[in-house]
Amino acid sequence: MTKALDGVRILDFTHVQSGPTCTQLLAWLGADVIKVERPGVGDITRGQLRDVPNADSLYFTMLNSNKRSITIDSKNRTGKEVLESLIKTCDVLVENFAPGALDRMGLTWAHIQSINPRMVLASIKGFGPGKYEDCKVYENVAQCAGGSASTTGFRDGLPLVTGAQIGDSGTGLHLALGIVAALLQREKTGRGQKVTVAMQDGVLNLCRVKLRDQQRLAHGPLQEYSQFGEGIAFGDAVPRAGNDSGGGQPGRILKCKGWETDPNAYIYFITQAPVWEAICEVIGEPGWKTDPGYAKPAARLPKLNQIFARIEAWTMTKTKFEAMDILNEFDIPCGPILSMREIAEEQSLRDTGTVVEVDHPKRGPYLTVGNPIKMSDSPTEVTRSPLLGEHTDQVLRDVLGFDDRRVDEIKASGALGEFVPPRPREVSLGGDVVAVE
Ligand code: CAO
Repeated sequence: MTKALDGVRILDFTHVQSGPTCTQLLAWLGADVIKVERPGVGDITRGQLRDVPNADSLYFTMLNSNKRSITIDSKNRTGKEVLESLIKTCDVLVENFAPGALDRMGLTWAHIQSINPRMVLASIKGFGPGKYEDCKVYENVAQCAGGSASTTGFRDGLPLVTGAQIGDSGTGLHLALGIVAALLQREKTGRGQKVTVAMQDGVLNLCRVKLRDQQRLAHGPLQEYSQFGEGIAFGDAVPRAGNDSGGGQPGRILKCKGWETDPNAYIYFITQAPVWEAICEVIGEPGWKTDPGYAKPAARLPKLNQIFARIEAWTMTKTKFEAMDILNEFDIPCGPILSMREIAEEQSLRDTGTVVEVDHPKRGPYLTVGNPIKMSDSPTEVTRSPLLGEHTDQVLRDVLGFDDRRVDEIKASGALGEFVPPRPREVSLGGDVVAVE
C-alpha cells in the first residue's frame, strides 16, 4: 500500500528531541528520512541516559524510528559537497541547531535556494526574532518561557514543568504540519519556502486557554478556579490552578481505593453539567439534583471543594477502574490516572500500534510509541532506529548515484565516519553470557 508522503525525501539535520520528533512523524507518514550525523559521534542522545552498555539509548531509538543514518562532517570540504548533492535531491531540510549554526556551515537560506529552489527549509529555534533569538533552548526552558510553568502546579507552590514534552515534541509536531503545508503550497507555486517554529511559540499555542484566562481576569475572578470558592483574591496574572479543569466543566483528581499505597490510585472526575443528576445518583446525594444550592452550575462554583470532597468519599470506595466502569455507564466524563507501567502493559494500545515492540541488533527488543495519527490509506509500520552511519554507503550510491571511485574519494577525504557492522547480540541469563544470537 502507498503512504501519504511517498516520494518525499527529507534531509534530516536534527538532533536531541524537538527536530527528531518531527522527522520521525514524517517518516511514519512515508517520507524517506535521511538523518545526517557527525562522524563517530552522531546525535548526542545516542549516548544519553544509556541503559544498555554500548547500545543506542532509548532516548535515541524512540525518536528516530524509520530513518536512515548517514555520517558526514559538514565542516569538511568534501563533506559539504556531499551535503549539497543531497540538498539537490531532497525536498525538505529539517534542522534544529542553535541559531546561526546552519549559516556557519555555509548553508544559508540563499545558498540552499540557489542549489534547489524547490527546497523547504524547516527549522526549530528556541525563540523567535527579538531579545532572546540567539539563545540555546531545551524543553523546560521553553515550558517556562511559553507560559506553561507559571500556570502549572498549585497556587501556594513552585511553578512546575510538566512531563509531557510540549516544548520539544510539541514544537516538532507544529513543524511537521508546517512542512506538509509548504509541500502542498509548492505544488501550486513550484517554490520551496522557509518554515520556522519557535519553541516558546509552540508552548504558548498549547497554553492558549491560559492567555484566555489572563484576559478574563480583567472582568472578574475566575470562578471555576478552586481559589474562588476558597475566597482567595486573584492577583494580576493567571494563578496556578492545581488540578482544576481548564475548561468550563469543573474537574479534579480524586483518590480511589488503594491511594494510601499506590501513587496512581486516582481518577480525574469532571462534573459535566448535563450529567449532574446522574452524578448525584451515583454518589448517593439525590437531594442535590433539586436543591437550589447545588442544582445549577453557577450555584456549585463557590463550593467546588465541598462537592469534590463528597464525590471523593465515593471514589475512595472503588478502584480507579471500577469507578471508571460505573461512571461510564452514565456518560460521566472521567479518566483513570494510568502509570507508565499500566500504559506499557495496556493491550488496546498494542492492538492499535500506539505502543509497539521493535527489535534492535544491539539492544534487543524495546517498546516505543508508534504513530498516534491513524490513516486508512497510509498505514504505519514502525521500524527500528538506524545505527550510526548504517546507511552511509547506501545513500551515497543509491540516492546520489556515486560510483566506487567517487565513494572512495569521499572516504579518503575524511568526510565520512566509518560504519562498523553490529557484532552478534549477546544474550544474558542471570548475569552470565550464555548464548550468542
Ligand atoms: N558535522 C560537523 N559539525 C556538525 C555536524 C556535522 N555533521 N552536526 C552538527 N555540527 C556542529 C554544528 O555545526 C555546531 O557547530 P558550531 O557551533 O561550531 O557552528 C555544533 O555541532 C553544535 O551545534 P548546536 O550548537 O546546535 O549544539 P549544542 O549541543 O551546543 O546545543 C541545543 C543543543 C539543542 C541547545 C541547540 O541546538 C538549540 O538551541 N537548538 C534549537 C532549539 C532546539 O531545538 N532545542 C530542543 C532541543 S531538545 O530539548
